[in-house]
Amino acid sequence: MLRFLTSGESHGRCLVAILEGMVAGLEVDEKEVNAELARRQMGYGRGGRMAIEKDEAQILSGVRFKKTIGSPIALLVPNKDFKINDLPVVKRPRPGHADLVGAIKYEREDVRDVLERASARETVARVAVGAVCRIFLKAFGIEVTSHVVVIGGVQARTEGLSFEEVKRRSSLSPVRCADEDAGRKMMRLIDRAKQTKDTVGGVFEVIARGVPVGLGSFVHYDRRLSAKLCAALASIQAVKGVEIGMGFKVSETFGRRVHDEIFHNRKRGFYRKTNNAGGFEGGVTNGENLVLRAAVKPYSTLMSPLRSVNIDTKKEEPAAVERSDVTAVPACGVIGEAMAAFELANSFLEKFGGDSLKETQRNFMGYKKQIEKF
Ligand code: EPS
Repeated sequence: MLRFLTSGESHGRCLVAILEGMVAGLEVDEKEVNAELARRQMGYGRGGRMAIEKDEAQILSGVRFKKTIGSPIALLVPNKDFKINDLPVVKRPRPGHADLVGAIKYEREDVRDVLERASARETVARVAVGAVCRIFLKAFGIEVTSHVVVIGGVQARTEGLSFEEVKRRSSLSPVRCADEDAGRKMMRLIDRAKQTKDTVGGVFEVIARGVPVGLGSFVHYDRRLSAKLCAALASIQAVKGVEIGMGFKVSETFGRRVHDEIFHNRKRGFYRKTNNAGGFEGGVTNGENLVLRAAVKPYSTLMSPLRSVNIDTKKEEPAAVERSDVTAVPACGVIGEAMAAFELANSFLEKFGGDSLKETQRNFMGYKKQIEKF
């Protein structure tokens, strides 16, 4: 079983992650981890913090001579903007943020104690973990990408684009949108939100390709990989909805327009010509690309603050204003990839097992032979 923990506050000394259960013998290069961290920092609409930070991971343990050794992998990313003990006290919780519920729950007099950990900066640690998982998945031909499909109601048109095209086009776009025209409109909308001291949300899509048939299981609720991936995406700060494949649109039409017909030829084996199921049937991967989308609410720090209540005086006051992003949906896509990579790697190891990369590879090859014969 693969598992991880993260630790660290937004303006604390650093962010830390420990990944446990990764096979030995996997070549892990800090450069690859840092490339993912750099992708997370980008995106039109980010605030001032990203100009301060240059997130770089130090691998503290679990890797020797650039190869994993089977022990827990500890990753540390220092915060340049380290000032946790010099920050103003916060008494006016922001509607939409964890501020008020956190202060009540943990009996904090200073909302700062809550917001520092609730901050989406924690996702630095998740992306570092995800980067290691991506390296593992790549050894088995599995790749994960993402792109922004909606910002503030502006929809991208990406029907018919291949995985490769989505990856290429979104990497060239400042908003990580694979539709150039929609990308420009999204940026104009972000500019408008900034001018009006507002924030804006959107939807990102995560796609995984090369995933073999049979990850996850239908036999029990907690073994459905589709559900685990939904939970993984819903756990990202500000995510309010997740859908798989055709998603909520399945409710708008008939079964014949929803289900992906089954075909077979010698070269490809079983395959589909459509992928409304988003790569899952019975919660199990069916060999098609995995496609999941997540809706991100507009960030709750508004430069023109909403009404709130001072937690000491109980009097109405405008919510606190913190430096923040106008939007971070492009970054959320990268975080979604990391979370998906972790869940996929976990599920892969659950099915194929192994303590070393070679052992997992042998087990996987045996399964491949088995399904070729089916
Ligand atoms: C973030 C760092 C934060 C915010 C944002 C994401 O930095 P700071 O609070 O210093 O500006 O930019 O955090 C939030 C959106 C949030 O809700 O707290 C990052 O590294 O991604």
